[in-house]
Amino acid sequence: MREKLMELLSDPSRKMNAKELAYLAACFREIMFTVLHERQTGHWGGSSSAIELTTSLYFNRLNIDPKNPKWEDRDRFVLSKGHASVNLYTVLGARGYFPLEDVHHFRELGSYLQGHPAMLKIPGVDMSTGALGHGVSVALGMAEAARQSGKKYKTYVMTGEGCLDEGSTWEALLAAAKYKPEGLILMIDYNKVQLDGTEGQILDLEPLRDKLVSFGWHVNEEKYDGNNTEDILKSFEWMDSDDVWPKACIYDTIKGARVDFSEGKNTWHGAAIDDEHYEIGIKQLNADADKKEALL
Ligand SMILES: Cc1ncc(C[n+]2csc(CCOP(=O)(O)OP(=O)(O)O)c2C)c(N)n1
Repeated sequence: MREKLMELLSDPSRKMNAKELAYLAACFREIMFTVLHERQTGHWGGSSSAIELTTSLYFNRLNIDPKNPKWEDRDRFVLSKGHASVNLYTVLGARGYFPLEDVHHFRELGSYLQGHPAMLKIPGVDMSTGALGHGVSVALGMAEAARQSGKKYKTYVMTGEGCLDEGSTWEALLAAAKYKPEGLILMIDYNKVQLDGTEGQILDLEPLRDKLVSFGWHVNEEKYDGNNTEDILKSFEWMDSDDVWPKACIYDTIKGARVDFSEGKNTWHGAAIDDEHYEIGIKQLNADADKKEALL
């Protein structure tokens, strides 16, 4: 592991700034790419697109205590796009829920870190996910539970376009606008590419912002680049800028980001990373992490 990364992770509860978050995310990309190559399985594209988002949540935003993963007042996070599990496991391991090295046992027979997140087995996982389309309903339930029990925690749910193509999501969006629980935040990793084609080819969501607004959600007007940690921190300020609920934040991201042959390609949604592509990709990821390290 890089020395600088070890230094930052020696105090993972410190609120990291944008440059530190960008560096952490770049290091996590190296780890994810390596694990997926080692294990010859898993989902690179959507894990890479969302790594700045999850890193910023866990290292700047969420009110959590990894030593007490079931703390009742903790903020909740639901990764509705559960196929991006290697992303969540890397961030949870780095944040201190379990040893980060365990991520190298991703999807091994008998490992607790299986292909999709399992809440009964993995410390820090608030909801088991993998079947697309359930996250928003579950998060609504969590946020409603907070409202009814007078708790102040926030509930964040992350979807890609796949979840938004599921009818159940839109029922949950309608219901959320009816109950308006405080602290419910939908984060959309809008990389515009799915498993076997682009979002436009599979089921077009545009105009997405207008649709969410018409369903009664408070949605960001400013555009945010979800692979840019300064933009993500701005989006967090926007979340805190008023008391209108529920909120949805659309982030423009790049599927398979930072490895040129995978950027924007559905073919790298869940393909095993062979040796030849690993050698090319890891060089680019090392260079990106070096660049971010130099900026610290
Ligand atoms: C209900 C359901 N149908 C199909 C799948 C198979 N599947 C896994 S990922 C995926 C595409 C997801 O696209 P998106 O949400 O855009 O993912 P991202 O690009 O963010 O990885 C599909 C169809 C599934 N997991 N669940």
